[in-house]
Amino acid sequence: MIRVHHLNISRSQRVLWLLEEIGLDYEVVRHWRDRRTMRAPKALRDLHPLGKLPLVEVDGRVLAETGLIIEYFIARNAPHLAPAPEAGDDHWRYRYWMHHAEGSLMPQLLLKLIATKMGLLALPIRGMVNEQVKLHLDFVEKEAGRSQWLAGDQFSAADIMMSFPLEVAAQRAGMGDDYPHCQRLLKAMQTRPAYQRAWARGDGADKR
Ligand SMILES: N[C@@H](CCC(=O)N[C@@H](CS)C(=O)NCC(=O)O)C(=O)O
Repeated sequence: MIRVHHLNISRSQRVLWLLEEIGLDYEVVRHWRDRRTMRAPKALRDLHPLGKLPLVEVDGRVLAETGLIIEYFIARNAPHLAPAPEAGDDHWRYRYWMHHAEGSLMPQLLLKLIATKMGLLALPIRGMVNEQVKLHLDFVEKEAGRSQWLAGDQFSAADIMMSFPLEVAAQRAGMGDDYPHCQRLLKAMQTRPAYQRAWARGDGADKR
């Protein structure tokens, strides 16, 4: 059995979505953030030294890092969710977005969230942070306008990977109607039946 450790309001929603797209059976183990610190329970460090989610128990392994977890299931069960090397440009775009999500866009958005929380203390860096967020989002907007999905006209796991930063950008970093391609993409993601099933098993099932 695949066991997904899920944290409320977090990146782990993407793993549920991937497994729903593939149609695999899995168990959800729910964990909640501390309401004050927003940290995951420390006990998760027994499972992985960083104790950050998502974590997946599968085939006798504990997998960490959303990108790796997605690559694992693509290789094991769902090559159709990644454009093959023969797809040329789409293949490299796929790989690019797989890295960009956590390697470039999320750090900028996290900086913005922290700067917002710091209020006046962050005044000296606010301009720089906003300029970088805009630079990144303008780029995603331009790329999203090139095709139906981020790695071409076929839906791929790169769209799943990019869904979390785009949701954060829309909810907390001011990505509004001035980003029509990003908004269209987000809507296309969120209306997929597998996305909605994943939501119902993840944060949508949170009765706390
Ligand atoms: N790059 C990692 C980031 C993991 C991560 O930071 N997860 C957050 C949830 S979105 C977390 O566990 N936060 C709670 C904590 O740091 O205690 C991934 O994509 O899996």
